[in-house]
Amino acid sequence: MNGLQPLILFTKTPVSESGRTAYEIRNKAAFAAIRDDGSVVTWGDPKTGGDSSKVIDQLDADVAQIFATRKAFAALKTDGSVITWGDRRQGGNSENVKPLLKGGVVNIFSTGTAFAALKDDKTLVVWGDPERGGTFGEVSQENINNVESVVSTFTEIDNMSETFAALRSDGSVITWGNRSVRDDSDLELVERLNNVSQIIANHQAFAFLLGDGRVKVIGNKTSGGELGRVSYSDEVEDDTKVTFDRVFPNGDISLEPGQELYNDSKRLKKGIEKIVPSYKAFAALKKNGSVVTWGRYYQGGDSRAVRDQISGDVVDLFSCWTGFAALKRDGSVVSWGGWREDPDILPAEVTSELSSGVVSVYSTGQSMAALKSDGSVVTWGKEITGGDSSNVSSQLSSGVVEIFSNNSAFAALKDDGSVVAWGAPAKGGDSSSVETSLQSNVVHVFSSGTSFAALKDNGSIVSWGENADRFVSHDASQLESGIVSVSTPFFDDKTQANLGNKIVSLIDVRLNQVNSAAKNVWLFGYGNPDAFGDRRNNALTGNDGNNRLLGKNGDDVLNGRRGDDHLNGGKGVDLLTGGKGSDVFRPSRGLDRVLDFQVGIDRVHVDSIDDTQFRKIGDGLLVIDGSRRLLLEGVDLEMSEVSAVDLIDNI
Ligand SMILES: [Ca+2]
Ligand SMILES: [Ca+2]
Ligand SMILES: [Ca+2]
Repeated sequence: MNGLQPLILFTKTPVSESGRTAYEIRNKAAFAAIRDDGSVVTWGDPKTGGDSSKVIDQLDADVAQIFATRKAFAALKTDGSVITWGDRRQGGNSENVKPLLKGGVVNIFSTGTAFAALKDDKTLVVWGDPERGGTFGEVSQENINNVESVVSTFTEIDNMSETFAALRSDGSVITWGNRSVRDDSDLELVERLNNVSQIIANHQAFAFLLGDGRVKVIGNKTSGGELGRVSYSDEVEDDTKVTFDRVFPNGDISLEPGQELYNDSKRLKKGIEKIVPSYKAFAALKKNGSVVTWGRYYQGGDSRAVRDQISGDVVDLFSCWTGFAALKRDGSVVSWGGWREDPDILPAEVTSELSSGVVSVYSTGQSMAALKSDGSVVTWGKEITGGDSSNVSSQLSSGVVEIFSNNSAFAALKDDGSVVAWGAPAKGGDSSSVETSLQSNVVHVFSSGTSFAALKDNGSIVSWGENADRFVSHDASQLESGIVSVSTPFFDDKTQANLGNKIVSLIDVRLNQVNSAAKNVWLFGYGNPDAFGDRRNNALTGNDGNNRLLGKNGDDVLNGRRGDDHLNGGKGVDLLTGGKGSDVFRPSRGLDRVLDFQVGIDRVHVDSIDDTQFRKIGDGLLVIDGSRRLLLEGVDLEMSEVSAVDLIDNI
């Protein structure tokens, strides 16, 4: 999609399950956006991070990326330091580890209530709820080394079982956090693990995919923590078990209370390629294209009703809290799962619409939406949270290019830059309050658990849903321009990245304040960021917006590209190219040359018109402003014309 192209720093992080990736949780009800000057704007529920007033001075520049727990945010700055705000117990307060967060942080992971920051020496710093991952508990800090990534269990609903699992570079694993997810036998298994290639978590269990295609699990035994076991029980708070009668659609099995009879562990012995979680179950895609499920029966753990349909030719798996969807080679989709009261997620009447042409599947907590190759959308699952799209069906019959979701609503981005929303009305399903703003020019849609924020190609944000118009520390007008990114788990949404000898950036760059040896800068994005060089010979390249480029010492090469740019070579012999737009050039020490000066459109900024002299040199015009000079190449004016030409800009 052409609209997304300038956001080149964003690489997708796969959705693990609605509301999170494997590595990070989405904020429940607030947004944090980064502006083109590297500052942060927050809004939404003030209790979950919408109010950043306590740290606002530390968020005024150089923010590279923002991470979330359910109720707090952590901003990673370009110098590797971290600033936190939001619910003090759930990650908003990092006072205990403040010295460790002053620099060297390269990535941040989260559970619902705690953060884990990965440092450049592959150690971790954790903070947040001390019982749920905010401290290492019984694990010794010395063992927290060689960490590659961190995955967490998470419960959006009961908020009880946050546990972290860190994958080390040698394929071993360390876990810490809520003990209820890890009994003693779990801890023994974890100690023996090696050759782990991927960690997958549902709300109460971990699955470890090994390099040889086997899988190991730990955690709540009725939630996927016992390999292959399909559980027909719910463990309730006093540890008694309640088992539910279940009559299967094909009528061949009826379970009485107390019975637990299904176990598919044999099929999980080898050949596992991918595992996805639902709320309390897992589904594994095997190399032979078949699917094996285990865990809580009603959340997709029991797939026997569709077993014949997922015994081969499955190419991808998707999930929501309540179930799974398998995409098959022929473009058809098979979906199963549900809630206890309503165990069939996929109504029969939808099945025929999913028989071909499906490209991808998206989900809210309890509903799914399939995007088809003809740009149409098919929805199923709990009606009120997006399963029912009949209100907008005419708008979803063609032209949809991508689907975004929060816990209870969907937002579809169409090829004309418009957005169509449906699902729980108060939580983003009703976008009528901002309807006119969503008719064009949207390039991306971000979400909190209960609202949406659409980024438009002029750098503005349109926000709707619960708390979407609450501003405590900032002002709504700050979302009218200059936004380059909104915090999201679903993209590696860094505003700056080092690519060899250059820094690519969506925000202002001050080379001497960036932790990198790179000496060149490329600006991207929809904002108007500035770039400042250093003592070296720098190449500074603007984006399509209005950029200020300052080379400082050294012989620099400045290129404004589109937009109305301001170029100043600084000391040294510099080469300046304004690009399209009405650009302003500043004379400086050393003979700088402007390669594309357009008389009547571009201008020269001088300190004093009275002191400025012009001299014709070759096919160019030399502007002398005291000790500063600038040669406008190709400007062939008679001296008598110079004063009459609108060259100078200093008023
Ligand atoms: Ca320089
Ligand atoms: Ca520009
Ligand atoms: Ca110069």
